[in-house]
Amino acid sequence: MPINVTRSSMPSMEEYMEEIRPIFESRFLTNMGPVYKKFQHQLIDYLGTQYISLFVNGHMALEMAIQALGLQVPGGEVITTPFTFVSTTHAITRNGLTPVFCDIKPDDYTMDPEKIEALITDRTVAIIPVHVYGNICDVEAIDAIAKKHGLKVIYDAAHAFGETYKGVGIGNFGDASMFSFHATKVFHSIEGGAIAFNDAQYRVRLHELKNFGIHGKEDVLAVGANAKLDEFRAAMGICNLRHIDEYIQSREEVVTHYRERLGGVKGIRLCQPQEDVKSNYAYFPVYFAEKEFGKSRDLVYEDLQKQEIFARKYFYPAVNEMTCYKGLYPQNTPVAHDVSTHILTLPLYEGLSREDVDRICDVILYA
Ligand code: T4K
Repeated sequence: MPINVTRSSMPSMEEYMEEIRPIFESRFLTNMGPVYKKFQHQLIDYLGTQYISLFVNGHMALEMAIQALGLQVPGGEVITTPFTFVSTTHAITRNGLTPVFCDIKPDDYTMDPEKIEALITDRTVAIIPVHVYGNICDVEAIDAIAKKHGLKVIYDAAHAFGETYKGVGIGNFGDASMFSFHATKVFHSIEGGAIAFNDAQYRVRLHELKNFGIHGKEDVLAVGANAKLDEFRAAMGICNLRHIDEYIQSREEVVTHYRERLGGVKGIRLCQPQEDVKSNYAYFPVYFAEKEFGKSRDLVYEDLQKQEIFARKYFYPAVNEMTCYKGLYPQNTPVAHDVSTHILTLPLYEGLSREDVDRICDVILYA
């Protein structure tokens, strides 16, 4: 059996059928119906923020958070990381803003707060860091810099569902956080996403932006779009939320076994558990130092592929080296370049067996 980098967690078919039965009966399929609202309230409880606005996917949620926070200033710059899925940068540029790439830390691959202030200009409007792989950014340092300079912070928390820092839900940092509920995530609603925030002023604005700007029954206040989460996806979210703690526990067991097999191997670098962070075990990134390990990242990738094990080069190339952005913005982010050319994310999902982890590690270590 091929092993992919991930596999969607699923409730039983019966459980999902039970959840969608009322949708069939009411024929109320979308436009923020009762299942959407139930899901929204459950998420507020689980994530521990005051407000949650649900979207058709994480990307549209991020685009609209930028709009809701009023960041579309002509000539505006946003400090962000090049070590992420391309969606983060697209959300900035598709809003007419300029990404300014800040390098990352070599240990957890999140934005290096020590490099932020040198990038701030009178055009800077915001910072958009990413909790990449579920590794939590230095939220205290970043939020302090933003406060000092009067900047907004939107965290791309696509990978960080359910995580906490010092016991506080991760969606409580910055002005807003975006969670992705894509099928490949720890928690999913097939497609879906959310903005978590604590400031009531964004509530109506986000609601309008995802529903064509419609305000009340007879007026349109904003130039919105359509990015609503429908009832069937909300129902999948409700089912998965019921099992999220089991999913995360199973992933933790997989990660523990990977660590037993790969920890301490010369030339292999693993991310260390972060202090004060409750992890969701979203990804298992491994840095291969070719000289010490004896094999390059690309060679390991190919060896695995020959055995139908599909690890992924998340996130290669760094975003500022992708064809669509190359040449437009500086590429002076050496740590991001180095990490993106040496990293592989290994298969990790709920239910991945110990035997499969052993098989993967045997290929890495002995092929
Ligand atoms: N910001 C960050 C930091 C992100 O990582 C993402 C998304 C976003 C923003 C945007 O959020 P969304 O708009 O997507 O909600 C995947 C996902 O499509 C994407 O959601 C994710 N990040 C990115 C890191 O990975 P691909 O192109 O690598 O996925 P794909 O189709 O190759 O699938 C990977 C593996 O997952 C497959 O080999 C098998 C498994 N799989 C896939 C699908 C589609 C399943 O088990 N079930 C499925 O339904 O992008």
